[in-house]
Amino acid sequence: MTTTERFALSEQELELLPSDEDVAFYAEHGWYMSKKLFTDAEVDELVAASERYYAGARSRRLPVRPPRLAYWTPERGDVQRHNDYVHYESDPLAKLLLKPVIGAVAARLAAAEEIRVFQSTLIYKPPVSGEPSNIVPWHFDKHYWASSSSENMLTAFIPFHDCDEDMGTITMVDGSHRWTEIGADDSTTRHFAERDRSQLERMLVENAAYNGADVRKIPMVIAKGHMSFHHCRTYHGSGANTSARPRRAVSLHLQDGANEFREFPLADGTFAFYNHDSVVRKTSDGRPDYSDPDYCPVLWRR
Ligand SMILES: O=C(O)CCC(=O)C(=O)O
Ligand SMILES: [Fe+2]
Repeated sequence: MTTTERFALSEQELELLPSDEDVAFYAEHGWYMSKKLFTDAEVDELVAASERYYAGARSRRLPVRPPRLAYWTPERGDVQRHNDYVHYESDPLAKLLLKPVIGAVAARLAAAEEIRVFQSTLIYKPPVSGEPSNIVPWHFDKHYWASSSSENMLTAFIPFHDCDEDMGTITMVDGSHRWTEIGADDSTTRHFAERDRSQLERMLVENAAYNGADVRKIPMVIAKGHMSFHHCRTYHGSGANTSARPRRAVSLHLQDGANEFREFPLADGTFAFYNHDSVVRKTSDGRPDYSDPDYCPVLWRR
């Protein structure tokens, strides 16, 4: 199959791309709600494939365990589940997640010629209203991606069912990707699960005030088959799952074609690290290759 065939969109799929107004909305607000990109049958297959994954099914396993890998296993019990690299370890999930139209939507939003997968995290919030691990504190994804050169990366949040506030859906802080950040320190490059929650809430309020902005929180009410996209500097978080059903989703983190590893010095004299740096091949000048097709496959190319 040629590249053109592999990423070709049908007439119906072309209708699903963001309009010029949608692209302008994303540039202003830092988030975008997609049209229906998956059929109901595809979403149901995501649920089935994720259940097989949770039961232990793998197409292959990571060759090493990177230092900051999120990797829920059943003995952890009924806490929020996060599992990274599911597009690598599960072909049935990858087959669905690598749907070119998702990349084509992201390419429009990011004004990019190519979109590659950066990471995919399978997420499950158990239906336990008081479960503290279900709360996702305010953060923006670029905090974890300091070793990436791009300022245009973005994330598709893909729930496997209708998803609303009762389920603890993802909530965006409107327009926050345009804020200048104050008070960042190296602790922000650690995953939010390892960081102090009240400190993050305080940082959000202080950053908004510094930018003369209000904190406008917009819960993404997402219908089955749709997904929200957010810019890598858009603050977001999510609350409790007070519904009677698990909240199932994938966060599909995406990089534009130009993204590459850069050395980003931290205060302690070391460089920022991403889990890929343990597993991907090297570029000719010895850096981790964020276009390694095994870990960072092309989702769409013009
Ligand atoms: O699971 C959530 O509600 C938030 C996920 C998230 O942080 C992301 O998609 O970047
Ligand atoms: Fe995030």
